[in-house]
Amino acid sequence: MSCKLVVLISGSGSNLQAFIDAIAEGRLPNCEIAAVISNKPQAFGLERAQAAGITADCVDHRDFASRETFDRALQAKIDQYHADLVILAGFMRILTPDFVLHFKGRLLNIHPSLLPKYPGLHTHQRALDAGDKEAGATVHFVTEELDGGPPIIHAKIPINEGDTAATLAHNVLSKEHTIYPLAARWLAEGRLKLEGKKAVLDDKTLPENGLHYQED
Ligand code: NHR
Ligand code: GAR
Repeated sequence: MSCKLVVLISGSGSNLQAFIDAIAEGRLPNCEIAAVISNKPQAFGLERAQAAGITADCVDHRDFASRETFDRALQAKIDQYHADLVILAGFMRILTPDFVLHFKGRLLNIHPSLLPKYPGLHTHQRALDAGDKEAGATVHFVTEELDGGPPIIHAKIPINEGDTAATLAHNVLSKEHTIYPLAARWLAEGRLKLEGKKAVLDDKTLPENGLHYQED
């Protein structure tokens, strides 16, 4: 039985591409992307979806008077595709509690920081301003609390002299492309669960910051 993913994007969609590639290479067994939905009609990720033969759709937040009405329309659209998992991949709209509750335990995000550091926006500049020695990305379950749901896995990169927000973003993205399909695979396989406020993999509660991804 196939696990249907719906991927939500707002921009370039390089994480979406990582999912497309992972499926093509057999690293996400029994998964298919049922649709890609953007809140921005111009998002380049919609073109990536089309190029891969995947349904590309848009729910433009500017067509709605409130977050609640936008989220209701988005939820209905996702349900139309019978999504088992919903993947936020550079999706830039904060979601309402009703939406999050509806997809509870099957809604993942990747955030470009080592959570719980720097929830919200402009993470790389904030890491630089703080004089941090490392940056990274974290895959987490989405809960009502913005970037506050339990972490599943993170990967780190060193911050070197001369790094800018742009160089960090570039280096962190390549880690994102590895860890995000991995976490989605565990969820699709039924090995990963949200239990209360904890992420549980193979019946073991994951560490506060999630697993540490180590390349070998
Ligand atoms: N929604 C909930 N309820 N919980 C989370 O953890 C969420 C979420 C929605 C998106 C992604 C998140 C990130 O990884 C995410 C996590 C957007 C903003 C934001 O401030 C912040 C964090 C994230 C996504 N968005 C502005 C807003 O008013 C709009 C910014 C823009 O359009 O450029 O929604 O970083
Ligand atoms: C990624 O770095 C992702 O972690 C971040 O945006 C980038 C999207 O890249 N997400 C957020 O900042 C969510 N607020 P992509 O469109 O190429 O996947």
